[in-house]
Formats: sequence, C-alpha cells, structure tokens
Amino acid sequence: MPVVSPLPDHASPALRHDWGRDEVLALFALPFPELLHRAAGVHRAHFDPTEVQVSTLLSVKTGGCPEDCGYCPQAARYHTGVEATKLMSTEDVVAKAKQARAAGASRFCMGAAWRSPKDRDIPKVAAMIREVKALGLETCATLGMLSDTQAHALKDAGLDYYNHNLDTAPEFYGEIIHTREYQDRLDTLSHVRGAGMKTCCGGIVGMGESREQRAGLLQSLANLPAHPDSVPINRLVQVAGTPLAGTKELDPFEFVRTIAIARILMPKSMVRLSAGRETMSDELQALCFLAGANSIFYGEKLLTTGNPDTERDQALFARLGLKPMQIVEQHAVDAAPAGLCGDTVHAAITADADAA
Ligand code: SAM
Ligand code: DTB
Ligand code: SF4
Repeated sequence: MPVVSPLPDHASPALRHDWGRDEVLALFALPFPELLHRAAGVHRAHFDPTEVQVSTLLSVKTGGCPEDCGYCPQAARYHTGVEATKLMSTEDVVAKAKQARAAGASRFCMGAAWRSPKDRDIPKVAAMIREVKALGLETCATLGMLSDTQAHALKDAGLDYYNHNLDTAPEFYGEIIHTREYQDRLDTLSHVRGAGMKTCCGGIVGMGESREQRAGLLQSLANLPAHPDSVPINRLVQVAGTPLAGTKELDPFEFVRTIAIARILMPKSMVRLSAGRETMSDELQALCFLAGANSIFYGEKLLTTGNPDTERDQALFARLGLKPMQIVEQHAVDAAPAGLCGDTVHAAITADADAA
C-alpha cells in the first residue's frame, strides 16, 4: 500500500506534466477517505469549494456522423433512433443561448456531430459564436477535428473554449474508435492552443476500461503541454444500438476516485461532472463535489441524451449550499438571470433554514 502522507504538503502542489502511471495508480490505491481528503485540500487551495461553474450544451448539428465512436448515439452507422439534422440557424441558436443565460448558465457550448467541420461551415459557426458571445456568455464549441486555419478563424470570431476529448487511455482507444487516431486528437488540441483558445478536454469512464486504463486517461490529460482549462469527466451514457450498450457499470466509488485524481493532477482546472448525471443519486453527485468537481452541464438535455431536470439541480444546489460561479468578464447583461442564480439558491436555503 502506498505511504499515506499528512496534509497540508499535498494541498498546493506545483503544476506537473510528468506524471508516471505508477504514481496515478498509487493515488487510485489510496484509502477512499485519504484520497478525498487530499483532493478536497487541493480543491480549496485553488477554488471556493461552494462555487460550481454552470455550462449549457446545445447540439447545433445532430446525428449522421461518419465516425464510429463506440459510445456515441450520433454515429450514422448505429441504429439509435437519433435523427440527423442540418446545421441550426444562427437565430435559433441565439434564442437557445438567451434561454440558457436566463436560467443562470455562464458558458454556452455548441456541439456538432462532425468528424471535422468543412471550410464552408466555419463562417456559419463563426456567426453563432459572435452572437452568443455578444450576450455576455462564455462560448465553447465541439465540432470534431480542426485544422490550424479553422482554429484561428473560430478564435477570431470570439470562441473562448474548444472541447475535444482524449476520451480514454491511448492503449484502450483502439477498442473504442477506429476512424481516427489518438494523435489526430493531440494535433487538434495543439491547433486550439496555438490559436490562443482555452481547451476543454477530458474523457469517458465506464466503457469497460481497466483501472490502469482510467489512470492512463488521467495521466495523458495531465501530461498534455498545458493542463486543459476544463476537464469533463463523462460517465458513459449507455444508448441502445451503440456497441457499448450493455457494458458493466462502473462502481460509483471508482467514479468518485477518478474525479478526485483529476482534481489532484490538474489542480487549477475546472473538473466537470459531465455526462451521466441523470442516473446518479444526489448523494453520489455530492461526493463528486467533495472530491473536487466544480462544473456541471445544466439544462434538461446534453446533446441527444437526458440530463437532470433544472428543478432537481436547483434543489441539489440549495441542499448542498452551492452557488453558480459568475463570469468574471461580463460583456452585456441585459436580462437578469433567474433559475439557478445565486439569489434563488440563497432564497431557497433561507426558506429551508426558516422551515427547520
Ligand atoms: N463530434 C465531435 C467530436 O467527437 O469531437 C464533437 C461532439 S462529441 C458528441 C463530444 C464528446 O461527447 C465525445 O468526445 C465524448 O467524450 C462525449 N460523448 C459522446 N457520447 C457519449 C456518451 N454516450 N456518454 C458519455 N459521453 C459521450
Ligand atoms: C463532453 O465531454 N461531454 C459533452 C460535451 N463534452 C460535448 C457531451 C456529452 C454527450 C452525451 C451523449 C449525448 O447527449 O449525445
Ligand atoms: Fe461523431 Fe463526435 Fe459522436 Fe464520434 S463522438 S460519432 S465524432 S459525433
């Protein structure tokens, strides 16, 4: 068993990019209370642990994707019941972004089921980005592989974050995806960083990978040239018709360990408790927040699958005394946020306290 060192010397480690697999596995092997204590210490050293960043997702182009990602309901080759659509109009995207802002989201992420955007798509997506940004929201997009030129064009339009996941460990990747390589993902991330955008990069657990392979995903993320600014940790949403439907479910405590180790390896990153929340209990989500998760997707839909109802998330925030993180740079605020806003949550907490 690894040696258990006392706090606080783990609370604020320097950012490292040279994690060894054995070191990450040693963290996985820690007793659960020790691991959570360390992760919570790192979380507090860099963030207010009562604040959770809130992003909303919109699928701006759904389904019909030529790739074969084994988890994905949007791959054309699997029969999942997802209907392929064309790229949404900018007007419709802006209407959705306004709704998300009114509900209290600070970041709006636009996803497209593309292997990579065509050059003719870029001006259309750029128009969406410009208008969403003008609402005062942080902008994020996930459109597949990007060339260097495309990354610069999106940056020029005002894109703050680009989401592109490593998805899993390099040695497990070939069992899940065959239509593009791990290196292709690293190249896109390099183009995104080169264009000066922030990276949102994480992966999926519960795909039948081993603990060693979960450690390999976290090790690969932490050893990127720069830690991703946001690290989405997705728990596989099993969709009938995809090759991964029916995979044995991951032990929930192993999921919490994965979050805790992401927090320890990437102390300054936003660790997002991402897909898979709909089927998690409130207690499991609370453990994830204790383990250092400080971001969620908010709103009743992810891209094609469900997410918790907004009422359930508002109640969870109120019960746990959590508040949504505000955007530091507010460009335009012409509508008072409602929904998951700090005031609503505080009102709910006060009401609870009054009732007690
Ligand atoms: N097509 C683009 C791409 O693959 O880069 C962008 C959209 S893709 C849906 C974004 C990410 O969603 C994937 O990299 C994967 O990590 C995640 N994802 C997709 N289906 C999922 C599922 N069933 N469960 C959990 N995460 C999923
Ligand atoms: C990420 O890591 N998770 C989000 C976002 N980035 C784009 C997507 C989750 C998708 C879950 C399956 C679906 O709704 O289609
Ligand atoms: Fe296509 Fe992205 Fe789904 Fe892979 S994850 S099938 S690239 S939409």
